Amino acid sequence: MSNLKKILNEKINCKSVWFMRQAGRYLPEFREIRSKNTNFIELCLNSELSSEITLQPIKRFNLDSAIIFSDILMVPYALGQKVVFNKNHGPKLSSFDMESFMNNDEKEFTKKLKPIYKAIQITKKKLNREKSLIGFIGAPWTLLVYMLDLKKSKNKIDLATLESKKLDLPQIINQLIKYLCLHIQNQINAGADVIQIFDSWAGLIPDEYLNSYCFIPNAKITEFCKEKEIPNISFPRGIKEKYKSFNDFVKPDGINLDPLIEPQWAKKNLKNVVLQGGLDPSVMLKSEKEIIRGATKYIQAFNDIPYIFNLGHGLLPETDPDNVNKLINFYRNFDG
Ligand code: 1CP
Repeated sequence: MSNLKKILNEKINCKSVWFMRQAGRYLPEFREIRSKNTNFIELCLNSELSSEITLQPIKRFNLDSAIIFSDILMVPYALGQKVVFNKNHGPKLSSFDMESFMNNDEKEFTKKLKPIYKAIQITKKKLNREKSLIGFIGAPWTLLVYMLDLKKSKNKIDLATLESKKLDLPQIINQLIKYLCLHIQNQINAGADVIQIFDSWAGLIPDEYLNSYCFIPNAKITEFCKEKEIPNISFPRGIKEKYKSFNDFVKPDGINLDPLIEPQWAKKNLKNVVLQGGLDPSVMLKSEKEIIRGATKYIQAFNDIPYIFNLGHGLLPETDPDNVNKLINFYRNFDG
C-alpha cells in the first residue's frame, strides 16, 4: 500500500509528498506538449497524453503520488456547457441553461468522460505500486462559480447577479452532487486510490450560505467516498477559522490547509483528520533559504502527527522546477 493511503487509512506517521498542480505549466516538458495541443479540453480527453503528463512530475521528482491530469471543469463540460481556456483570462463557460442541465443523462455523461477513465487505467498500469493515483473533483460551489460566472473580481462574488437569476440553487447543487459522485465512482472503477475534493472558492461564500453551499454538499460527497471506502481529502480553501466547523461536520479522512491557516492552530483545532499541505506556493518563487524556512515551520509543527507534505494551493506557473526538487530533498532528509 502507498504511504499516502497508509497515512489516510491507518493514521500512520510516515513521509509522503505530492503537490497540487504538480503536472502543469511550470514544467518545460508539459509546456512542450501543451504548445502542440492548443485546445485544453481536447488535451484532457487525450488519454495517452493525459497519462504522460500525469507521470512527468513522478519521473522528474519521484513524488509519492500522481494526480490525474484533467480539470474540475470537465464535469460542467460533460453536463453540456462549452468550456474554453483563454490564456491569462481563466476559463470561460457558455451560459448556463437550467432545462438542459436537468435533462442530462448518466450514461451520456460517463461516455463523454471515458477518455479520463482510460487515462487513469493507463497511468495505474505504469505507476509503481508503492505510489498512489489521486482522482479528484471540484466541489459544487467551486463549479458554480465558473458555471454561473459568479466571480467578478479576484476575491469577490457577484451575489446580486446570482440572486437576480432566480435559480433553484438547491436543485442545481443536488444535481451536481449526483454527477460528481458518478464521476468519483468512475474514477475509482478505473483505478484511482484516493479522491481529493477541491472547494477552491469556498472562501467567497457569504456566511449565511456556508452551510448549504459548502458544508452540506462536501459532507454528502465525503459520505459517498466513505461508503465506497475510498480515502478522501477535502480542501475548503479560504474559510479561515471555519476550517474547524467544516472538519467537525464533514469529517473527511484528510484536509488540505491553505496558507491562512496557522500550523499550530490546525494542530489544536482540527481533530480526527490527517492534515495536508499549507505552505504558501508563492514561497517557491523565493530563495532556497526562504523556501526551507517556510517548509520547516510545517514539517516541525506536524512532526509528531500523521501529515502529508504539500502546498497551500497549486504550484504557480513561474515556479522553478529546481526549487521543487530542493524542497522535496529537504523534506525527505528532515529528521528533527
Ligand atoms: O496550460 C494551460 O493553460 C492550462 C493550465 C491548467 C492546468 C495544468 C488548467 C486550467 N488546469 C490544469 C490542470 C488541473 N486543474 C489539475 C491536474 C493537474 C495537477 O494538479 O497536477 C487539477 C487537479 C486542476 C484543478 C482545478 N482546475 C482547480 C482546483 C484546484 C485549484 O487550483 O484551485 C480549479 C479551480 C481549476 C480551474 C482552472 N483550470 C485551469 C485554470 C487556469 C483554472 C482557473 C483557476 C486557476 O487559475 O488556478
